[in-house]
Amino acid sequence: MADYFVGKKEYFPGIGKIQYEGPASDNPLAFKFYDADRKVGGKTMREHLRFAVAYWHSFGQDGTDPFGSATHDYPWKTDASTPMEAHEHKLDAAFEFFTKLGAGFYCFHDRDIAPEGASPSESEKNLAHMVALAAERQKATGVRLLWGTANLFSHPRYMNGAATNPEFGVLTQAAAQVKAAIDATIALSGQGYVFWGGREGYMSLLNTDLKREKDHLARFLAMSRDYGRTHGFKGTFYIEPKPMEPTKHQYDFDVETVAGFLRAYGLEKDFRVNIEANHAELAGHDFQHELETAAALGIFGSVDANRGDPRNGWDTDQFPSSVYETTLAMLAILRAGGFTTGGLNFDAKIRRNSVDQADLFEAHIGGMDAFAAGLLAAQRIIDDGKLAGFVRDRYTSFDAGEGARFEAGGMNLEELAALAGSLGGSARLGRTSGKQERLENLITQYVLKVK
Ligand code: XUL
Ligand code: CO
Repeated sequence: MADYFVGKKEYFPGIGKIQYEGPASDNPLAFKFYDADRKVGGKTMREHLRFAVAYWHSFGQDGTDPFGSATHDYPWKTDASTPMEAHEHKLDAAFEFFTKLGAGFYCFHDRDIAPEGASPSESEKNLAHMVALAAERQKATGVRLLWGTANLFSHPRYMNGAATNPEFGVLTQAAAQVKAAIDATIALSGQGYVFWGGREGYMSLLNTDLKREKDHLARFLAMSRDYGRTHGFKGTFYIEPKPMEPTKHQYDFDVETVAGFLRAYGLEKDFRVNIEANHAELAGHDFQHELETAAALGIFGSVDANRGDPRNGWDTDQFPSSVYETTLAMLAILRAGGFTTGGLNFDAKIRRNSVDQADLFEAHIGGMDAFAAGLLAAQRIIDDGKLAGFVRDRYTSFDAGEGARFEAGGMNLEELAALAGSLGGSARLGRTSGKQERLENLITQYVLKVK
């Protein structure tokens, strides 16, 4: 088998297989930290990180923004004579990119890989045609589908929502898309299926029956779950939280909100969360907060790896670059037990003025290196045990005696209050340092020790 896949035409000529060259390398097209076969805590970096390329950003977004037209040249678009042919070429370009980069996974929306037809059945036929081609390329290269999803937000019919649309007819269209997208995911042995409710929210409460819309969303999710499970989908269903954009308010606001929604509708056993760093920021949270919240609630699943710009405040979808951030993220992920069906999907796009073909490679290389370095630092933190030991020691008063009885639920408020005299006497009670600065310094040390 060739080192990488090339279809009828090479779409990234002059760029070969990206190699690991180590931290001292000054080759922009080489990994400095991501050494796929290197073992970290018993697993290879490849197994830990499970990198995926996002089809929509990498082969679909052409640099268009509200102020200007496309800046990115997509040869796979311009050398085709029909929309379907353009998608076939795009698929070749995508597999060439995945294999040259050495990413083991990819993710797509139905409309990223196949053009919408004039009717739901024509759309389904288009998708099935492209799925068959993708299956061949997966088999030839070993690249796998991390998750599939349906685009229920771009078409004008979804301007008032998909599953939460006030017009029932729109829900039928959304159902046709989700059914076909789940079929596609099953056919490609996808490890997950994502629901990101882009327009499942409201622009104004003045025109919205919030309770009814949430009921509809829950019913739609339950139907989708039932369809997937009875048709052989063995992977994980994920909900991807985001607080806003494009809607003013999105119902899947953040991890805690999604968890509450799932419990309220009895869906908590069937869905996990796909946590996106930039969405966490938009919700006013740290990425680490969302990861740890999901782990604590037992619904951690997968990650959309990107970042925002702290000065901008919208979903800029930039590639991750801060090793401090990736260290804290990998620490949370490792402590949650690591990925099973999930992975790190780069839901990130190169900037409008990044117009060289190499930019797409360099962006992914940087993101993969940032997470590889973060993994090394996080494993060092775990092996060293200082941080976990410090946290454990903070709670030792609950490990035995009355504290343990409280935790076990064997105490009422009067009994707890009665202990105030014997346990509450010291003037220093509760005034033990949290040592935040020391711990922050410790993290800096771990990050700088990476090699
Ligand atoms: C949008 C977003 C989506 C989902 C998949 O902010 O993150 O691309 O990841 O629909
Ligand atoms: Co995303």
